[in-house]
Amino acid sequence: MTSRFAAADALRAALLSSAALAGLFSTAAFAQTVETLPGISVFASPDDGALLSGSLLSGDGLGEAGLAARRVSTADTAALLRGLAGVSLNGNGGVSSLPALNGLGADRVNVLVDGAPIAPACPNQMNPALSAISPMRVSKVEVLAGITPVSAGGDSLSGTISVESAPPVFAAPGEAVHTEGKLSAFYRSNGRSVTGAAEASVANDGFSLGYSGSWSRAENYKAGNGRTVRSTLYDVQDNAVTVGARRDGHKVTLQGGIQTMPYQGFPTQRMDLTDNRSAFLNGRYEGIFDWGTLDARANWRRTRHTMNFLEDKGGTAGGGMPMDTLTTDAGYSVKATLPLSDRDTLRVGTEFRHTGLDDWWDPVAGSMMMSPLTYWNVKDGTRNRVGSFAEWEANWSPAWTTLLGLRNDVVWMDTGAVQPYSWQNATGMGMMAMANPDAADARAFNARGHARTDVNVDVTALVRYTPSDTSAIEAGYARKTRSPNLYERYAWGTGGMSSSMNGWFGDANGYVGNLDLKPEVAHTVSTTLSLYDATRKAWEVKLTPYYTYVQDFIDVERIGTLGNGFVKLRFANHDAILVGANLSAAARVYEDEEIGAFRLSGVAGWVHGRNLDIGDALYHMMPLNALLTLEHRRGGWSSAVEVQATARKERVEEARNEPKTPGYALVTLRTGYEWGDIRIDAGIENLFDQHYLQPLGGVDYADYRAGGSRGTVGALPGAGRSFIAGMTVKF
Ligand SMILES: [Cu+2]
Repeated sequence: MTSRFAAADALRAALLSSAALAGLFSTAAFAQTVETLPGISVFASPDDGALLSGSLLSGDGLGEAGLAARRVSTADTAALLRGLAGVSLNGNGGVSSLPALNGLGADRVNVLVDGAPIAPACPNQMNPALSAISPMRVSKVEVLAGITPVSAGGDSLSGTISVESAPPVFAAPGEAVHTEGKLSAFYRSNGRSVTGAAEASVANDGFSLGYSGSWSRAENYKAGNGRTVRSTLYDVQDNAVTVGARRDGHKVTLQGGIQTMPYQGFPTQRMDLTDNRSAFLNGRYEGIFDWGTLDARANWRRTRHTMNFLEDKGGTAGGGMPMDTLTTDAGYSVKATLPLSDRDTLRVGTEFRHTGLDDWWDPVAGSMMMSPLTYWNVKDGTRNRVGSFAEWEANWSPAWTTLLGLRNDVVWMDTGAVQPYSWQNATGMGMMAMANPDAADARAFNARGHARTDVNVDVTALVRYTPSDTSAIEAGYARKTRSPNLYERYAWGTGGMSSSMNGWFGDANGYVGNLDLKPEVAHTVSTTLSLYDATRKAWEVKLTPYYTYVQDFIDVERIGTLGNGFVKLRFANHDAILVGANLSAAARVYEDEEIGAFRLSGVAGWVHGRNLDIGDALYHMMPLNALLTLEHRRGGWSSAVEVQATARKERVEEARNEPKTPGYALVTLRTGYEWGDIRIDAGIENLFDQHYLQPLGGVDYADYRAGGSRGTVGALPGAGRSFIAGMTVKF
C-alpha cells in the first residue's frame, strides 16, 4: 500500500490521489488501484485506449486514495459519493442514504454491489443496496450518470453506481506466502459515532483467503443550533470472507458475508429499523481466452427486516406496530468482450435477476385497528428480469470513437392474495367504530390479476471526438427504461395508517400502489466537453449538460389527506422533463519541493425537473450546489479545506407538500498523514457549527411526533460541528 506514495513518480501519485479525492481524473486513479485483467472489467482502465464504460468523459469515481480520506468521516457508503459529478443524496437513515444521479434517485439508479443489484427489503427502503456494504469493504466506486453504456445495466433511468469490494490478494512472484492485515478505528464527535474495522489476508500465488469485518454505531446527532435530531442513531456490523483462486489467466472469487443491524433510526419515517439481518454469497469467474475475455458472476442474498418504534418514537409499549419483511435476491450475469479487430470491440452479455418479497404486519393484541389478523402488504411477491445486450465500440481513428448498444430487459412480476388486519368494513363498536377501507381495498385487489410483464428496450449511441491533446468532446443519446418496483405496483391499502407505512421519500406521506402502472422510459441527450493541459496534470475543466424527457414517469396523484399537511398519494404515470448540468474543474495552483503541491478543485451541479402533465416540480430536485476544495499534499501528508455551498430550495413538489429550505454553506477541514504502515486522519466537519436544513433530507417527522404531532412538520436539520479522528495500521 505504501509503495503508492513512495513511487518514483511521486508527483503523479500525489496528483492522482488528490484528484480522486476531488473526484476528478478518477478513471486514471483506478488504473493504479484496481487489479484489472485487460478489458475484463466493465469499468476498465481508460489507458488501454478503449472507450469502455468506465472511461466515459462524464464518468466519475473513487479509488483507494480518495476512499481512505472519506471512510473516516462516514459509516454511510452512499455518503462516500458526496461531491462526485451528478450525485446527490436523498436523506434516509444514518447509514441508508439513497443516492440520486442527475436528479433521479432510489430505484431509478442501477446500484450494483460487486456486480449485483440488491432490491430494498422494506416498504421505506431502509436497507438500500449501498447499505449492504460497509465503507470499510468498498475498494472502488464508479459513477456513470446520464448516458450510460447498455453493458453497465438496465432497468434504471439515470445511470449506474457500481461499488466493488477489494479483490482477493495474491502473493507476488517469488513470494511463497503473503500475509497482510489492517486495523482501523474512527471517531466522530457529533453523535459519538465510532467505527472499528479489521482486515486480514493470507495467500500464495494461486490461492487467497481474506476476512473483512467492521462495526459502526452512533447516537443521535446534534444540529448546528444544539438540538438533538431524533431517530438518527444506528448500529451496524458487517463481516465478509473472500476466497480467491487463479491460474493461467483464469480467476475465481467466492465471497460470503453476514450483516446485522440491531437498530437504525429514521427521522423522516413513521417507523424505525429494529432489526435487519442479511446473508449473501457471491461467485465470480474471470477468464482470458484467445477470442477475448469472459466475466461471469452469480449472487444470492437473503434479508430479514423488522420495523417498529425506537425510543424516540415512543418505543414498543403495547406492542408498537411490528412490521416484517423477508426478501431473497438471486441472479447471475455473464459478459464477454471480443476484440474483433484493431478497430472494433464487441461486448455481449446476459443477466437474470430474481427478487422474492414477503411483507407482513403481525396483529397487535388489544389493538382495535391492528387486529385480529396479520396484515399482508405484499404476499409472495416476485419480480424477475432477464436482460441481454450487445455493444459495439469502434475506434475509427485516434480522434474518433463510437459506442453503439442495444439492450432488452423482460421484467415479469406477480404477487399473491393479500389480507387486511380485519375483514370487517369497520373496526370497533358503537361510538368507537372507525371505517376500515383496507377491507374493501383488499377485496378489490384480490379480485384482479396481479401478473405483469414488461418488455423494455434500451439504446445507447455515443460518439467521442478528441481533436487535440488538450480537449475531448462526447455526445450521445440514451433510451433507458425502468419497470415499477413491487411496492409501486402492489401496495394496496388506502387506509390512513396502511398507506402511510409505504413510501421511501422521507415525507411521511401515505403511498398507494397502482396495478396499472407502465414502465417509465427516459430519453436523454447529453454532451460532455472536457478541456485540459497537454500533460493532464496541471488543469482540467469538464462540463456535462443534459436533457431528459421521461415518458410515463412514475410520479404521484393525491387521493386524500392524512391531516396536518400530510397527504395520501397514489403512484401514477406522467410525462416529465429534467434539464441540468454538472461542472467540474481542477487546477494545480502551486508546487515546489519544499512546500509541496496545492490544488484547487470544484464540482457544481444544477437540475430542474417538471411534471409536464400537472406543471408541478419533480420531487427532491437538488438546488444549485457546489463543492470547492483546496488541497495540499506533501509526501504522505495531505490536507484540505472544503466549502460546500447550496442555494435556497424554492421549487418544490406541491403534490407532496415538499418543504422549502434556505441556502447554506459549510466548511470542512481535514488532514491525513500516512507514513510506513500507519495512517492518521483528523478533521472538523461543519467548522462553524452552521444550522441548516437539508434540501433532500426529507421532513423531521421524529421531532414532530415527539412534539405531540401538532402543527406542520419541518425539513430535517443537518448535522452540526463534528470533530473527526481516525487511525489505520497495516501489517
Ligand atoms: Cu423498514
